[in-house]
Amino acid sequence: MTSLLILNGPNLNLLGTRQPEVYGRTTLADVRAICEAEARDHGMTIAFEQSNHEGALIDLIHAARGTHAGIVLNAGAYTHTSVALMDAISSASVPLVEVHLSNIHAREAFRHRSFIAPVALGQICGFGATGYALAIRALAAHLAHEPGDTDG
Ligand code: DHK
Repeated sequence: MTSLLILNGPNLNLLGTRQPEVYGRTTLADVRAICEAEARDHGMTIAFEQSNHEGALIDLIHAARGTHAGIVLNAGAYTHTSVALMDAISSASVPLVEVHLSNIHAREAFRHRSFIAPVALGQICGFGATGYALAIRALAAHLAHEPGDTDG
């Protein structure tokens, strides 16, 4: 069965209690359940991971090659800083959708820039946990139409 990696970066382990006015009350366990249900609807399985460490996220992206057909990535604050994550995504050549719970373009200027966006199929932000389900749906459609195409 097709497998997707759902990867969450720094501070997302605190979802539900962290700045609920920005990120909502949904916990990371809730996000996982949403992802599992959406993947099941598309006949896919998921691996769900979170790390506060840039290198650990890079290792998981490298390991996705040959293991997972696609990646949903919320890189948290590394989105705005990490050339290393961008390079890892380019190197792994696994189709990836970038997700953010909040609308990063409606927030501070430093959040408007994403190092992930240029190497992603697309970006979904501002819809809370629903964005993860939308990203899985987008990957399912991408894989159905262009299973060997990793650059959109
Ligand atoms: C999560 C974070 O931790 C922030 O650093 C990003 C993102 C936005 C989110 O909305 O999911 O700027």
